[in-house]
Amino acid sequence: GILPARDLLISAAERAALARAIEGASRLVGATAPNPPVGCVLLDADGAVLAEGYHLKAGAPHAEAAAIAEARMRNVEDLIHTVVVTLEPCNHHGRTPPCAEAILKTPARRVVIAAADPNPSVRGGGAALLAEAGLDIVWPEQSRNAADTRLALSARRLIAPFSKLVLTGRPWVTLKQAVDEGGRMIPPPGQKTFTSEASLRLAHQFRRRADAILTGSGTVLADDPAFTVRLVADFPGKKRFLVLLDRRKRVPERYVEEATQRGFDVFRAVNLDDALDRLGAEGVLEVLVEAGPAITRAMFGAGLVDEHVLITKGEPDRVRISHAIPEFDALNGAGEQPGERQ
Ligand code: AOF
Ligand code: ZN
Repeated sequence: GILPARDLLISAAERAALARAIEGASRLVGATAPNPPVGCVLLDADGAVLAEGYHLKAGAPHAEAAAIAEARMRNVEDLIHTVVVTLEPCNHHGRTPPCAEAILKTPARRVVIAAADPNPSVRGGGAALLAEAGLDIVWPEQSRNAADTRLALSARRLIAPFSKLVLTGRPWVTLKQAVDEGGRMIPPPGQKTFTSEASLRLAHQFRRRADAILTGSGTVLADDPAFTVRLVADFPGKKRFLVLLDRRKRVPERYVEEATQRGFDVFRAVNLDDALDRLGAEGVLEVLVEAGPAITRAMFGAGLVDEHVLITKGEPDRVRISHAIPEFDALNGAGEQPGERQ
């Protein structure tokens, strides 16, 4: 669990470091599945930045390890005083050694942790290990400063898909829907219906971060959608799943072959539960639903949507993003969308 706060006074330098770590990690949303995006900034006793590190992908060093390695390379490891990290340092041996132990090998005295690790094999353990070793553990979530609690909320949003996956075995579901000004879904709902360049770009930003796309046979037959990431940079070599709700096998084999050539791992699912269970088992953090009215209605009806991106066509188009966890709606706006650059 969450430890009692020992020193809730977060310095301006620590706050800025946390904002930087969150910003850097948010650019990696979509790159790390099944792991969460994580950022870490190391400060000296005066609050100056010594090094930063990010978890680039599963199997690569964790953010803390990457930051410590950079500090070592720069010959400033001895100056490390504060570790600012977006996610609680791990204390388990996974694909990489435990970050809590790596931190204990440095002279760090203080660790600012923006979000607890929801992973049952870590939860609270990393922070406890560091606290037992005598380090001060600071949780911005418990701060009375609104800027700190907002950063903590951003950090929780950053790992929300990971939290959902480790706690439920299912990926975070983002459903994209375009409607006309009367609120009618425009059939077919594929990318070709967007008139505005800005909306199309937004759609591709959501594809970029998705580890899977879910669609129905109707959308495929009507639109022949490619589902590739264009207009924004993709993560090089990233593999995605393409799930077809196609019980009657209406999607031609040729389409499946072409999608495979575009880099998709294609499978047909019998229903939504089956689709989400299988994606979760594959370690998919985020699935983007780009489908027609029937699947959209079914997903809402079954309470399966975590994030709803509603694009209302007009001059200009309007975009509304809402979450099943309403707290996250407060983050909508400039800061929330992962940047398209890497
Ligand atoms: C951290 N820093 O940057 C990340 C963490 O298989 P592994 O060794 O990569 O461990 C993955 C688990 O580690 C993951 O499920 C999550 O609990 C934690 N992720 N922890 O301290 C990081 N990516
Ligand atoms: Zn770690």
